Amino acid sequence: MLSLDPFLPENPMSQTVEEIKIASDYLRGTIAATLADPLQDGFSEDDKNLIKFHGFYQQKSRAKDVPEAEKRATFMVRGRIPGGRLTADQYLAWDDLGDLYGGQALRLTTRQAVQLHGIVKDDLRPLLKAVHDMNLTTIGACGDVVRNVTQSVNPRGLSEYDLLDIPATLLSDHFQFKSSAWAEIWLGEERISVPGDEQEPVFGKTYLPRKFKMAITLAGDNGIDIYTNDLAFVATLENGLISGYFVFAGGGMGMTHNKPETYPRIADLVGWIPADKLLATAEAAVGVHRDFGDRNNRKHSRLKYVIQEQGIEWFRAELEKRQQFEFLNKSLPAWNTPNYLGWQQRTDGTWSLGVHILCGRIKNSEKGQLKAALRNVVRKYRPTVQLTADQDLILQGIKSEDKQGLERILAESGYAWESGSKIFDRGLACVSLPTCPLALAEAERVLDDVLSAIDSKLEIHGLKHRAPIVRMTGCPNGCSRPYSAEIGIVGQLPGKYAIFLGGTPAGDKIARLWVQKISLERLADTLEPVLFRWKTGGLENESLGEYVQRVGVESLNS
Ligand code: SRM
Ligand code: SF4
Repeated sequence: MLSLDPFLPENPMSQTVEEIKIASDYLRGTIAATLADPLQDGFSEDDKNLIKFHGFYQQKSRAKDVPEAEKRATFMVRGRIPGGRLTADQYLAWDDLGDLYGGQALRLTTRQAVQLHGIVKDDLRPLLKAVHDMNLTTIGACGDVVRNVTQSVNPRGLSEYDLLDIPATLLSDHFQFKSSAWAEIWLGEERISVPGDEQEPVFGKTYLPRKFKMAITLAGDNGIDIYTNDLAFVATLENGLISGYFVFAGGGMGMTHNKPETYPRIADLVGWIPADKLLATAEAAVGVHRDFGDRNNRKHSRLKYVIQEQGIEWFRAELEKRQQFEFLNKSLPAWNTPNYLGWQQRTDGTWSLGVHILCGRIKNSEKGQLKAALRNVVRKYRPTVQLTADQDLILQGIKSEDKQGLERILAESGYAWESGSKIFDRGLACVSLPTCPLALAEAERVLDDVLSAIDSKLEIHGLKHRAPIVRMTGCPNGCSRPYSAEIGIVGQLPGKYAIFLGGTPAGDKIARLWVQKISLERLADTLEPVLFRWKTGGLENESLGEYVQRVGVESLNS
C-alpha cells in the first residue's frame, strides 16, 4: 500500500538507501560477487542503489512486444565529463564504445555528459575500464554525491571562458568520491585500505542524502541553466582573471504530480565570494546538505527543501559559519543565453561549428547517418568537442580551409544538423521511454512531432522567428528542465501531459502549472490561444515566458 504521508518511506520494512550505504563498506556491496556470477544478469536490490555511485543504472526494456519473462537486465552507463569537454580522441573513444556495447548509439545529456544504453552485465567491466583509459571516469556520475559539474560553453575560444576550465575540473575532482571500490571492481586494483578504516573526507560513510548538482559560468551567461542547480558559481572578472563568484543555491526541478509538498525551485542568490574561497564555499554548501538534508524521505531530501524550509538567511549564516568569512553584496549583471549553433570564428582564427542534435541522440537511422558523419569529421579534422547542456555538441578548432569539406560530410550524411526552425534550437526532451523506468509518457520519441505541430501554430500567427523555449519530459522529475522553459510539457499518463508556462529565456524564473491531462494530439491546439494572446497582448520584444510572468498563468484561462 502506498504511504499517505509523502515524507514517509513507501515500505517502512524495506532496507532504506541510507542503511544500504552504511552496510556497503564504502560502495562495495556485493557488486564484485554478482559480476563474477554467470547465472545473474543483474544486481540485487541493494546493489542497484550502489551501482549508481559507480556511474550506471540497472534497467529493463519497457517494450510491450517483448514478454516480461524474456526481458534481461540491461544497464545505462553515464560518463563524468566536467564542462562536457572532450578531446577528439575521447570523442572517438566514446563513439567506439557506443558501437561495441551501446547499441551503435550515444546519448548526449542535459548535463554535458554521454550515456550509453542497453549494456549487458558482462560488458560493464571492459566498458568502465575503457572510460578510465580515455582519462575520464564514471565515478559519481549518478548516486548521492556531487554529479557532473556543468560549465558554460566556449564556441569562440574566448580566454575569459577558458578560465572556467580550472575551477570546473577542481570542483569535479574535489568532490569525486574517494573510496577505492571503483578501481578495485572495474580496474581489478588490489584493495589497500583495511576494512573499517577507510575514510570519505567530504561525504562520510552515508555520502549525501541525495544527488547534488553544481554548475559554473561567467556573469551574464546563463546558457547552462544555473538556477536549476543545487549550487552554482557565477564568475566575475578583473584584469583578465576571475576575481570571485556570485554563489547561487537551492535550485532543483523534481516534483511529483499532485503532491504540492514537492516542487521545482530556482536557486537563490546567496552572495559574492572572492575567487580563493571557491572550494571552502562549495564544501560548506555540500556540508549543509550532508548534515541537514532529509535522510528519511528521498522525495524531500534535496538541498532546495532545506533552503526553502530554513530560509536563505539561515543558509547564508550557516555557510558563513562553516567557511569562516562573510558573503559580500555586489550587483548581478543581466543574463544572456548566447547562441552556439552554426559557425563562429574563434579568437585564434579557427572556427567552431555548433551542431544541433535532436534530443542528443547520436545514431545512424532513417533520419541520416549522423553518428558516422560525426565520427568521420572528428577523425579527419581533429576538433576538440564540447557537449552542451542543451544536448548538442560544438566542434572546435576547425581551420578555415576545412570548413567546406566538413560541411560536405555532414550534408552527405542526410541528417538535418542545422535545426530547420528556431523552435528546435533550444527544444529539449528527456530520454523517457523505452529505457527510463520512471517514464509515464513519451518524450524523446515524440519531440520532433510536438515541436513541428507547435511551430505550425507559430507560423499561422507570424511568430516563428520568436519561437519560445519548449521542453518535454516523460514524467515530473524534470530531466530536461521543463520548469525553467517557456513551455514545459510534462508526462502524466500514457499520451497525456501537463503544460507548465512562464520560464523565461534568461532561465531565472519558474514555470507554473497551467493545464493538465492534455493529449499528445491536442498539445499544439491547446497552446494556440496562448500564442495568440501573447502576440496581441505582449509588449515589444517580450518573450512568451516574460509575457506569462507579467499577466500570470491564471489569467490565461479567462
Ligand atoms: Fe534525470 C532520474 C535521465 C538530467 C532530475 N534521470 C533519472 C533517471 C536516471 C531515471 C532513474 O532514476 O532510473 C533517468 C535515466 C533515463 C535513461 O534511460 O537514460 C534520467 N537525467 C537524465 C538525463 C539523461 C536526461 C536527458 O535526456 O539528458 C540527464 C542526465 C544528466 C547527466 O548527465 O548527469 C538528466 N535529471 C536531469 C536534470 C537536469 C539537470 O540536472 O540539469 C534534472 C533536474 C534537475 C534536478 O536534479 O533537480 C533531473 N532525474 C531527475 C530526478 C528528480 C530528482 C528530484 O530531486 O526529485 C530523477 C528521479 C530521481 O532521482 O529519483 C531523475
Ligand atoms: Fe525519466 Fe522522468 Fe527523467 Fe524523463 S524526466 S528521463 S521520464 S526520470
